[in-house]
Amino acid sequence: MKGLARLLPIGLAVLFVAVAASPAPGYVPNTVDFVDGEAVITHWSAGDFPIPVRVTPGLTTDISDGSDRSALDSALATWSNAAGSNAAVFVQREQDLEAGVVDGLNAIEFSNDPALDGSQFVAITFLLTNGDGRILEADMLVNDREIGFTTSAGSDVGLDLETSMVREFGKFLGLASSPVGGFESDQTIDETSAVMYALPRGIGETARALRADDVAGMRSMYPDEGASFASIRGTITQGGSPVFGAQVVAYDPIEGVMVGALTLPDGTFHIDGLPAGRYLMEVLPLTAPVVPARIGGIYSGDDVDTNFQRQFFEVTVRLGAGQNASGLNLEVS
Ligand SMILES: [Ca+2]
Ligand SMILES: [Ca+2]
Repeated sequence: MKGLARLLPIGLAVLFVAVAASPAPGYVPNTVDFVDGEAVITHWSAGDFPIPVRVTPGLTTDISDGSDRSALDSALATWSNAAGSNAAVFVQREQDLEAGVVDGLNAIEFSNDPALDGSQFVAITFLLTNGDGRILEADMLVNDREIGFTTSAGSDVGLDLETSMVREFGKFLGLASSPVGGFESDQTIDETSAVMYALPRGIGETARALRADDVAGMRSMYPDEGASFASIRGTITQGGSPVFGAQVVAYDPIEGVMVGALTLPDGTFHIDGLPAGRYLMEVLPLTAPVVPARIGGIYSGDDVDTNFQRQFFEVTVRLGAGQNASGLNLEVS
């Protein structure tokens, strides 16, 4: 917790609070700022993969049978194996390092520091970037002090470590929280919700495998050379004016693929990394439970447009592999 140079915290995964809501759409690259009017996206360079990390020896003090290390390795393999993306992360070795210290090493620190008493976050990822948004170093502080972890799926006495690690490594790789998700009537998070869904899974809930929205995020940011995926691009307007921060979702009901994106200030959206399919389009405002502040980056301000109705469009976009639909302009009211 102490250190000389500190890295910028980009994600604070607070404990899940259930709120009734319907599923909402998109993966969101972790936009950090505007430079010359362009949104700069936080990203690793393709040559950085596979990215080595060093993790606290023995990981969490909650688990002593070694299954915590297996859970971490499995979480990293989940991202590394995302089809169509070359992103990859691996544990180089176990080593005592402090998260948030600029030392050229990517540290995953499981901390039992008393300074964490009373804190509610599960993990915080710190990213050091240059002016182009390229990630130079990433550290993760895992709150072992206040959070009880388990590796038994469905256990009601702790958070599933693998689920927590999969989600936090999405942030490590440059993704922000996604609005694609929602709740079942019993207020557990719907199974189809993105791993990166803005409201993290709670005790007894697991999400160890990536959903279509998460995979599309990796394909969009770190495409495999030669991979051929489809994309849908266009503009959302209201009364002829661009809508900023609208959630646009492409949904293939046959394949069960749901991938979304948020519009930029000029109303444009890019939904990339799609598999071939027939997509229906939906546009909805960034409102509770996934309010703009939960997404962060350029969407954290009060200039996001939320004053319009959720709308389905009778537009079916048929795409083969490698096909792109552009100029899809949808007007909301
Ligand atoms: Ca470091
Ligand atoms: Ca603990």
